[in-house]
Amino acid sequence: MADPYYITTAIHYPNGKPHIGHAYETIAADVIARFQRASGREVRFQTGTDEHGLKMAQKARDLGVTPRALSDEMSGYFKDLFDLLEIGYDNFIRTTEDSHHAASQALWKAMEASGDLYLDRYEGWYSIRDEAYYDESELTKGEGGEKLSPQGTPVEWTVEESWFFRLSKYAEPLLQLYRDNPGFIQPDSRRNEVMRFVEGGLRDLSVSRTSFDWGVKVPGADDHVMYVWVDALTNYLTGLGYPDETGDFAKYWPADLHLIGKDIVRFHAVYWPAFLMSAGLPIPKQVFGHGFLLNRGQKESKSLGNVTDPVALIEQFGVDPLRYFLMREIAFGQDGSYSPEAIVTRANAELANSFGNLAQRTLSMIFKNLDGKLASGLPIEPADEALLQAVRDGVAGLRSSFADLAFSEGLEAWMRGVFACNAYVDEMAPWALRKSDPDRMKAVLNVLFRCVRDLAIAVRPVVPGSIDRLLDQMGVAADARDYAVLADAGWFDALVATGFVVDKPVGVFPRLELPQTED
Ligand code: ME8
Repeated sequence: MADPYYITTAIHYPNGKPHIGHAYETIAADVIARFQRASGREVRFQTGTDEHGLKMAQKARDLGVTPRALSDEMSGYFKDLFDLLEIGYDNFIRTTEDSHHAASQALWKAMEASGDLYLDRYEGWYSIRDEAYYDESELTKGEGGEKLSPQGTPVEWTVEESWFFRLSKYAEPLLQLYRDNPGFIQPDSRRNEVMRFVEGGLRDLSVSRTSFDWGVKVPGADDHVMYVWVDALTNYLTGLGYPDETGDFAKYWPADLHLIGKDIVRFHAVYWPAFLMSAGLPIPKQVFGHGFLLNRGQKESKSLGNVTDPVALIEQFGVDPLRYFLMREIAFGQDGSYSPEAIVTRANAELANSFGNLAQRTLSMIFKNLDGKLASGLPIEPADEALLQAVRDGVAGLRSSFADLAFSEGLEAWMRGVFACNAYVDEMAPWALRKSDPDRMKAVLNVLFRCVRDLAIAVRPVVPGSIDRLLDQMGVAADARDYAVLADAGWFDALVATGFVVDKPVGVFPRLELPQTED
């Protein structure tokens, strides 16, 4: 039986259309899911939309629609974007689903049964945008002297009756969890931040609201809705059928990875494990807080007028160049910048000119010079063996880095394999061998064909659509594209034995052009 692997993204607020940050996080999760599937794991990948809370209620009121209508419309845009990005999720959860209300209430009751919930009055600085209360000591000052949250959002003094969760009780167990599992919060910079925060002591958390009703009702207290983060975090359980703890839940929980942005690490690495401990449920294995994507070094915002629609980027550059760029350009875990120039430069240098050109040259030389025919049993020279080894190293480098979520490094290792192939082509000059030594030309092209297949399979989690179009042209069966086939030394002879013939190849990584500026 394959080892199960459960990965989730944050669930996105559908209070507007998706932005590039949503695309970035979901692409990264999709690459991980595809990588784990290719590595033989039985993967469940969940994403979705976080539809309750004051932020949604206020946005809907501003627009003069119901929160339900707003989330119905906007969650559709998220789904459409994820389809365009070729995101292979297994479940898209919407927190307005009945099953999610049931799961959230079940988790609530489990926390209540542990004696961790009590009714009290809450007063504090509340940020509607962050949906979070802050301590006076955490606040910063805006340009006009106004109080702001640590995220720079406005805060208001708020007083309400509220249920509280005994978070204070969990400070020590949480610190123990972090100490026992150094990989639980990654990267290390985030881990250190969280540890410092918890070491400072934890105050009980206000977990219900009475000032509005757009949320999951608190069991037995109908005038309260749950604080949106309680219900939002529960989504990871809902998608597995909780409170039914058999079936998918038994198979996939605890999650292997919650992939989220750095701004919501505290919710996932402090509140969430405390809720789970209280409910007696196992703790996820890892919370990874990725960095933020910046537009030419700046945060996108409506006031700066620099908000990019990810759909427009896909239309301009294609989905795979965008996926490749995001995974290659940015050290995963750190902030990174994007611009049309950077996307075009990276995609042209590495996908079009290096790997795409290698694949296209190899297939077209086989098509033209060998009538598309492959041959087995040709003599292998030391230079060929050295190239095959360089490709194996590149593939192994990609796989070990991807297992650690070091995508950029992994792709760099993969590029070393590609460069080795291109250097080999130049050195062997098969076009010249055509007259001088046709048998050697044949051997060289067959070696290159094998290298292209291995490199293609390795990078398939990042650029799946393009690689599938390439592998289709190489006669590689749709069910022979996972990493297990890389260990099968007999695949090439088996392909030759089928009588497969390379047809006139069609390039899969076209060169990109920068859009003309209109000035
Ligand atoms: O936080 N670059 O939803 P959200 C990279 N509903 N990632 C970014 C980003 C950027 N510029 N901007 C946002 C929420 N993100 C909650 C989550 S989970 C139980 C509830 C990331 O729509 C952000 O860090 O504001 C988060 O991981 C995700 O996008 C959704 O953000």
